[in-house]
Amino acid sequence: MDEKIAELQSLFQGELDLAESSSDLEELRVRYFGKKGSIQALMQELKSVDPAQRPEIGQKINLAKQSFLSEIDQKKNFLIESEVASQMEAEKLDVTLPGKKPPKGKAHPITAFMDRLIDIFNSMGFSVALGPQIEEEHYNFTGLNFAQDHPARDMQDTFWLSDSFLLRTHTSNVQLRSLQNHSPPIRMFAPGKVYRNEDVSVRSHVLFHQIEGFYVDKGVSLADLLATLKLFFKKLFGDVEVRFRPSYFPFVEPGLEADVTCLICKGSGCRICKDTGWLEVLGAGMIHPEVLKNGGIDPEEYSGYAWGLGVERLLMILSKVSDIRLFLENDVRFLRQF
Ligand code: FA5
Repeated sequence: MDEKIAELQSLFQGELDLAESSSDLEELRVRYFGKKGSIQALMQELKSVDPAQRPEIGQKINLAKQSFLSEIDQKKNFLIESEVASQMEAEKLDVTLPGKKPPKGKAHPITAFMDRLIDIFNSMGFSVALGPQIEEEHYNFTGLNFAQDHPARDMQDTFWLSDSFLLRTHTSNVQLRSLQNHSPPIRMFAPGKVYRNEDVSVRSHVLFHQIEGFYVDKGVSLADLLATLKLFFKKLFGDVEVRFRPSYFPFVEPGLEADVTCLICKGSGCRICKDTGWLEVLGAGMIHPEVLKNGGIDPEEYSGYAWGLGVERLLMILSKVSDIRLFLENDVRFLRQF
């Protein structure tokens, strides 16, 4: 038996030296200490040893067993340490390498342009007014002098939410709300989103932005309106040709529209300006006496003007964008150009 134990010890040493990973070691442990392992086989043989020698041999087997287990443990610790060390070496980070710069975000072109327009109107003495996009029918139509069955209601195709609520079709709702909430002199502008249930084309969308402007005081005249709009166009474009032509809106009298030379085709005609060389950018006029009354203001004492401009149309002309849909598609190749 002594020989067998010595043989097993040298066999174990050889196999232990060959083990290269913690899984090799586990296999080794099972080979020696499993139910059919070499130690178990020795224990079986112990039964046939002379009973007088059995305690001594049994102790030797136990000692071998303990030394095997402790050697397996030692090697296991050593292997785990070196496995961790090589993993750390492989995953080492060089913190001195230059970082990757994430692309810088910026405001959407419409937001940035709105900010520019807001600065211009602030510089002209107007202050910001805000109003709801989900609006009562009254502030979008009836209070603005659209008669119940007047065909003018069809001028702006509407997204109705219920019998009495809608998505505002223009920013003129804020005009009426502001007249109700302030006393003259009132000099304000209302930027924001508006919604129209109409066909989308290169120059028209169902969602776009307007800026409403209005001034109410004693003695405000059409000449004041024209001078204000001309100053605005000069501040925005520098030199640009603008033409005013009479138009109809139920909430102004008289009413007019302003066209700017189409800078996309330089006035020679294109699909954006429908081959006219001009692009309509705003509606305006003297606030109708009925609207002043609905706003709680005496039309005998006060008069006022108002305009509503299309933000996308102005930016299209300035930046030579030939399709309004690009502003809503948010393709970064387009957005990066601003
Ligand atoms: C109005 O919305 C009036 N509320 C403007 C107004 C205010 C008149 C105060 C008088 C006094 P209109 O529907 O024409 O008017 O729209 C005004 C501007 O919005 C147009 O000149 C145009 O520049 C822009 N616009 C109108 N419809 C669209 C559309 N579908 N897509 C993009 N821009 C549009």
